[in-house]
Amino acid sequence: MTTTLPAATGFLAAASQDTEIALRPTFAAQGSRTVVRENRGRQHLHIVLLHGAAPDGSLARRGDTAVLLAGELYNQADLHSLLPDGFGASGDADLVLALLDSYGVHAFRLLNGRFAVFAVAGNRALLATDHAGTVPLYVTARPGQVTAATEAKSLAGTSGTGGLAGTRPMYALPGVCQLKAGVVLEIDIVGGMTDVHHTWKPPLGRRILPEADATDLVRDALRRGVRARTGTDTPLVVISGGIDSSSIAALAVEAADGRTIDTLAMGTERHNEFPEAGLVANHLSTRHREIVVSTADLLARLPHTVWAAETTNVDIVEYLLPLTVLYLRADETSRRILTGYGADIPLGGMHREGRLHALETAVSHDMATFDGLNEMTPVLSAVGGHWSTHPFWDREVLDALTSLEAGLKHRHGRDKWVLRTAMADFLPHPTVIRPKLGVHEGSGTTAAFSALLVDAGVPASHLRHAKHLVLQTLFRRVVANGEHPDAVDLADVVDKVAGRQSQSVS
Ligand code: AMP
Ligand code: PCX
Ligand code: MG
Repeated sequence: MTTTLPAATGFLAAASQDTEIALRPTFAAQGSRTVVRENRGRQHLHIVLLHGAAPDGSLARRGDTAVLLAGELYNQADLHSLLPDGFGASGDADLVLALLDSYGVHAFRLLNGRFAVFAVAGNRALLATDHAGTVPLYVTARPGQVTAATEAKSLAGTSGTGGLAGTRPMYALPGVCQLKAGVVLEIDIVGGMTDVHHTWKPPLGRRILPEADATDLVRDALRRGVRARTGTDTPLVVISGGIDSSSIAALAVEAADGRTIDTLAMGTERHNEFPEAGLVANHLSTRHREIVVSTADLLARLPHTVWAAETTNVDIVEYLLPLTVLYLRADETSRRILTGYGADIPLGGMHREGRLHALETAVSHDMATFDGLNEMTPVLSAVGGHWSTHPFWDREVLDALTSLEAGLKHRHGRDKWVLRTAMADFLPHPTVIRPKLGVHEGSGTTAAFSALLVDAGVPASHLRHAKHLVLQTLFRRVVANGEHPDAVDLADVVDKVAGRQSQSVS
């Protein structure tokens, strides 16, 4: 199958003055590796690119500027319209390089994409995340050298002064900082001085629109977001049968222009949403598959989830664990995967609460706190060799959804009213009105992780703390210490945490 995966899906890169930095690339993401080394006067550039097909489009150079981009842009046509007529079709890195010429660092304000960028312009290194930081980017820096990577584990052991503006420190990785979402960090490679530019913030204002205008706005934005992500090969949509993923599947069918698309649903022997997902697949005439995972196999991937997502947040790991298993069990060949993940954040879908002020409080809180959770990291699907993308977090879709006044999100007694109504003609009625069930609930993940700890002797009152301790231990081992997750004995980790917990109770 021809694939339309991005030119590069990850990288480890260093720019240094006078001495070349030895890199120790460690990636959870699968992919081929290409090493690029360049000496430019006293400056050394050393890059390890992670890629599926040809990596050419991910690295662009002109004069004393080089741009490295992992991921992809979704508004290329608009961006091309800003450039002189002669600028032909080329890779996303070329596009960013050309825009840097005209707009300087402000070029990053123009981009709608899922990317991390490392660029060198003269003595300056530029590091940039997309509007929502969906491709995590980590950095260590000290005078004379800047090292950046799309996986923090690749920076373990590199030395940096830490405390960089526009970043946050990483747990268990001294000196390693994670760039914030929607940020360009400029670092003087020689002197180490930094400058931060913000390229996006979640909208705080709210729009009041007639019902039909709001539903048209959401449908049109989401349609464009899905179309930009569909690619020329057969897309695969992971569906739970809920309104979010079903909407993406319906719009992917439309964008695929007569090609049959693939859908995939996952469940455990105890919990699944197969009937609901099957209803949607049948309605949309997709090539549909179900994957059944045992609860034991699900839990066994906890180390892999922490390894891929590089987070110790309990809620997030419970959302991502079933998806990790799904991605590991999806096709043998690399696929472009579309997911409905993220819709509930701007729409307040996780909050079963009708009062508008409470809904708005929840939306504002979630939009102010998503950064750094890594819930949309491409590494999660890349452990299975795939590229995932989240249309609900397209910059324009996210702006539209977030900024609608809460009464359009909860209306006529329905949660996510504006999305449900926008998609009513595309999906079976039971799907349109189906109540929300989170993936951690629908797959029984939260319950299974709790049972694992309770069975090991953790008192119910200490469950949450114990889960966090398990994740911290896993993080130290598979991220900070570079152990492979297959080598981690989860039962042993759980027993040690449970032992400490029961001691602290007695
Ligand atoms: P949720 O919003 O909780 O349903 O989950 C987030 C996203 O993960 C969904 O929009 C789907 O794309 C995907 N997903 C959730 N549950 C499943 C499942 N059982 N099988 C396949 N994909 C799923
Ligand atoms: N989700 C949500 C997102 C989880 C909430 N994240 C946050 N507040 N930063 C979604 O798909 O929108 C589920 C399972 O639902 C994950
Ligand atoms: Mg959802």
